[in-house]
Order: sequence, then C-alpha cells, then structure tokens
Amino acid sequence: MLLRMRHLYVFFLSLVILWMGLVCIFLSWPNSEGRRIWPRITTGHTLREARAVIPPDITKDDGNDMKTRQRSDEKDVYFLHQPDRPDEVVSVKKGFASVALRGDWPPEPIPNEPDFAVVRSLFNITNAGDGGLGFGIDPQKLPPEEQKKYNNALDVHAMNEYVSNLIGVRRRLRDVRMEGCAERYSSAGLPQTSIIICFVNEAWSTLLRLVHSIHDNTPPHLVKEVILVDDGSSWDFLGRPLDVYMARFPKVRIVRAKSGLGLMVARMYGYKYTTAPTITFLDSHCECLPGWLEPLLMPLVADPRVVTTPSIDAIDQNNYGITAGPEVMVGVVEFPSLTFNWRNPPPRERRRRTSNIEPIRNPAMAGGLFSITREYFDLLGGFDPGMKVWGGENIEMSFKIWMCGGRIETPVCSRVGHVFHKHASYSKIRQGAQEAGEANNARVAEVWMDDYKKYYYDEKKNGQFYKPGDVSERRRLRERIGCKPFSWYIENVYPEVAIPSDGVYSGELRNMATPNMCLDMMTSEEGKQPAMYLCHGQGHAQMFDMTDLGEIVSLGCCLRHRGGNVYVAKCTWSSESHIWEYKDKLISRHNNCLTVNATQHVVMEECSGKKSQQWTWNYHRPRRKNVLRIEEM
Ligand code: LR7
Ligand code: MN
Repeated sequence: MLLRMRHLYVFFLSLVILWMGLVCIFLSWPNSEGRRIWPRITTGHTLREARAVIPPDITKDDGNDMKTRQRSDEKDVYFLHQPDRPDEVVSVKKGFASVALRGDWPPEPIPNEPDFAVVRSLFNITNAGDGGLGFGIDPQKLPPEEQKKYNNALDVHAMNEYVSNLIGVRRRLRDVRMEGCAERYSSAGLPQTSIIICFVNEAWSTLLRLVHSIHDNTPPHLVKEVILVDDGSSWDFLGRPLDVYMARFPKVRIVRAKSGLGLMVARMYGYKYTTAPTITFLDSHCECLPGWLEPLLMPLVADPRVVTTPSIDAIDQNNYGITAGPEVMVGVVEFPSLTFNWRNPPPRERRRRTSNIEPIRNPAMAGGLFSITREYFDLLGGFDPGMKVWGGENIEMSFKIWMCGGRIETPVCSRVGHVFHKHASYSKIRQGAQEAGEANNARVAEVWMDDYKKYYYDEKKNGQFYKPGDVSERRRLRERIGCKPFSWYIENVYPEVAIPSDGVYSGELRNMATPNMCLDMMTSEEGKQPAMYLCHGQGHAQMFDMTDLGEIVSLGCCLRHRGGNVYVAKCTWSSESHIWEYKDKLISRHNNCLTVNATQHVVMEECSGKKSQQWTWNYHRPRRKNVLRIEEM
C-alpha cells in the first residue's frame, strides 16, 4: 500500500517536472528562421544585446501581450530600412495597427534611397557605421544614376543622406563615457521623462536612427512617452510611412501641426501631450549614446530648478561618425549678437569642479537638448509663443532659468550625438528664418535684459528692422515669478562676459608716442596682426575692451601675445597668452609691454615705461566680483 502511494507520488512528481520542462522548451523554441525572436527585455543593456532580432517595443518589459506581433513569418513585408540586415527587417503586416500596406506607400519612400544591390556589388557595406564609426564610399565609383542620388541627397538635406541610408536606421553605439560615469549614475529612483522631438522635413534615416537609439540606450521604465511633433513637413514619407514604422513603438506618438508653427510653438504643442514629471527635448537628428538619460534626470531629483543638458558629440554630416568632443566646453551667449557659442570653461568653473565627471555649469545652453522638470518648465512659462521659426528661444530659456532661481548644468557623463548641418534642410519651406531669429532676440532683450538691452540694439539694428512685437504678457510673467535683474546674471553667472563698450577699460587705445594713431584690430581673422591706424572715432575695429578676466577684445576677438608678436585670436578664457594687465598706462604681461616700434608696428618689448609703451583708454569701470583670473586658480 505504502509502496503504491510512493509510486503514485513519484508518478505525479515526474508529471509536474515533465510539464515544467515542456513549458521551458516551448518558451525557448526557435522560430522557423532558426532563432529566438523575442528576447526578455528588462534593462537597457539587454535591449542592446537584443539588436540582432526584430526591434522590440520600447515599452515592454516582458513581451506578454505582444505575442501576436512576434511572428515575422508574414510574407507581406516591406524592406524599408535595413535591406542589409535581413534579420532586422521589420515586417508590416496587413491590417497591422490599422495602417495600410505596400501599395499605399509612396513609390519612392525615401528620396535618394540607394540601390542596395548596386552599392553592395561595389562596396562592403555590411555593418556600415557600426559602433558609431564613420562610413564613407567613393562616389566616383558609383554608376551615374546612383551618383545623381548621392549629390542630390547632399543638396536636399544639407548632409549626406545617401550615406546615412547605407548605415541604416539602427546601429550599435559604443559606450564612450568617461571612467566613473557608469558607477556614478543608475536608473534607480529616477523620475520618468517625456521626450519631445520636433521636426520639419527631417531625413528618414536620421529621424529613425534617433528613435532607435533612444529605444536601445535607455532603460525603458524611464521613458513615459516620446512625442514626435511634425511641424508641417511637406515630404510624403514623413506621413503614413512614418506612422507605419513608429507603430512598433507603443510609447511613440506622432502629433502633426497643420501648418508650420515654428520650433517654439511646435514644442509647446508637443508639450500638451506629455504626462511625465520631467520633459526632455531633442533635435530630430540626434543619436542617444549609452547611459545618456540617467545623468540628465538625476540632478532634477535633488533640485527641481536644475536644467540639464548633455555633452553634445558631433555626428559628421558626411560619414556619420560620432566624435566625442575633445574637451568639455561651456555654453555662453555672445554680446551684442545674443548668439550662442561654446567656450572652454572659465577659470572660476575649472576651480569649482573637483573631478572631470563633475557636472559643469553653463551661462547658456545650445537649446535643443535638455531635460527640465515639468514644475519648473511651467513656472517659467515654457517657450515664448510670440517667437517664430527658429532661434532666440535658447537664450530666453538660458536667461530665465538662471534669473528665476535655477541653473544650467551639463552632467558630462550624458552624451548625445547631433548632426551639425551645412544649412537647415527646412529653409526652403520656412521663409524668413533669419529675420524671425532677430525678432526673437529682440523679444529676449525687451523682456529679460533690462538696461543691458541697449547693447543688443546697436546702431545697425536700432530696433527698427526686427520688431519684438507685443511682449507685455512675457514681462508680466517675469514679474509674477519674481526673477532677479539681468545685472545679477552678469555679475554672478557670467562675469567673464565681454560686452562691447562695457569693459573694465573701454574705448579707443591711443599710444602716447603717436597721438593721432589708434590701435586697430584690422580683422577678426585668427593669426593676423593688429596695426596702428589713424583714429577714426567710429569704434568698430578701433574699439577695445579689457574684460574682467584681463583679455583685450575687439571685433569679438582677443589680442594674443606670443614671443615678441601680437596676434588676433579667438577668445578662449583659458589661454594665458590672452591675459593682460593695464597699469600706469602700460599694457603688459610678465614684464613685456605692448609697444609701437620704430616701424610703427605693434610688438611686445621689455617694459621700460617709454612713451611708445604708454596707452590710454576712454572709459573705466570697476572690476566685477566673482571673476577668477588664470593666475588666481
Ligand atoms: O520651424 C521649425 N520647426 C521645427 O520643428 C524649425 C525647426 N524645427 C526643428 C528642426 O527640425 C530641428 O529638429 O527644430 C529642431 C532644431 O532645428 P535645427 O536643427 O535646424 O537647429 P540647430 O541644431 O541648428 O540649432 C540650435 O539652435 C536652435 C535655435 O532655435 C534650437 O534651439 C535647436 O534646438 C538647437 N540645437 C541644439 O541645441 C543641438 C546642439 C547644437 C549646438 C550647438
Ligand atoms: Mn539641430
């Protein structure tokens, strides 16, 4: 009896084990093409490993409700994006996501799509661009028909879209983060983000590669949704084909503006569809590198007024290689143009940072790529709805982020690639972008710059050509939030700034030995030499400012001393050879003085105090606080 019980027990136990075994075998059974097609996806890393299969959904942590979509044995597929990697071709099934099929696609979905058979017969294009490396072909070797496409692609997109298509829309990207980054940031405890990407006539390959890079290099649980805002594109393939393609990413939502809204209004339009506590903006031709998002979100937890921008790596417009910037730069705004620029960190900032993976603070941001809390974005009134097309919004954001209690930080561990175009591909359907940019800047000056706005309205612009329009609403906004004056921004955020005619010393530089002659920068061409010229009283190249840091600036360039010579140089803040002292009429550095020599050339000579070493400026103001000179570091 006991024996029979034991037999029964063993029998049932083996049944259970057998059943479990069968389930396991079933789950891991290869499909008809001999490979598993649905990986378990839990983290960003396993997502990366999963690239050799059909791109899974951006959202699904397990593929449970996706079972019906996994089957890729449908024959009705459209090889749109990866003809070279059949294992990555995504099938578009009849009736799938209620979008139509092949017949409905435009006859040539991607303009200038290469004839892959032809190209493959001439070049090895397997794994082109893999890892983020550049990829090039010699167009001379292409047959005329293909050459035509190659050249046309360059024209249309202001980048080499033909090559971009050879690379395909999904590629692995190397982890280029500095040592210590992976340990410093994790995704635990971070808030979700909504990603907003505005585009107008973006190339198919670059737009898709961006979305794939987000998918592949982001922990899924951090992304609430990706909002693609089509700002009135005119190209067919950005319509239904894009819908079809994006249908595989349940978190991606495409919203379309009926007509071109311009970047700022389009971003606010996309913003309406977001639901996460943080918002992340990206340009439509970026690629997000491994570990890009965590460092952007982490600082927002500690302080909801911090706005983060990634380190921006250049994606080459010809071969799509991603090059990590050589050094970490800071974003600044240039006066009087109010344009954005990159510079080496000022001495002050270099001293503040304790390690090279420490976030770096920027007086201004480039504008396209940043994360911000919904709370602070709302408080700041988002983007100015009175701004049009392109430009200026980055400066407005930068000023108000700082002036209203926040700061702009680049957690340098976050890296995002960006294609720097030759010219904007949408310039054909966006007339007046240049004028719009200037009018946008005028709005910034009117609302945020107090008395400093006079430096923007130089005599050429005079406020007449670029009308800011009605800014009363934005001024009220500033008052309501109670933001600090612009002078606070200059004193505390950007004391190293060089504002023309606002230097510690400023005006014409006259030499005592040649009283009618003025120092003249002559040109802003690097490496050229300044000279003495008859004083003309018109400013411009004879207008010199000594900045708080000790640079001597004219035409936006710095005077550089090197050996016995003096040159025109791009200002950097970090170069000892741009720093000068002005004392007792002598302009010197380490006992060498700016001198007019016997042949009327401007040179460096040992200081003796002779007349030809004595200079006068017209104007003097006290030095700003908070400026740290190079030797004070
Ligand atoms: O009317 C428009 N509607 C749009 O949706 C005009 C443009 N756009 C889109 C466009 O498709 C693109 O995705 O807006 C995005 C930005 O336009 P770009 O790529 O032509 O701008 P940019 O990269 O030359 O310029 C920088 O400055 C702009 C000023 O308005 C914006 O802030 C961009 O986002 C910004 N880009 C970056 O910060 C990326 C890093 C570049 C640097 C430095
Ligand atoms: Mn851009």
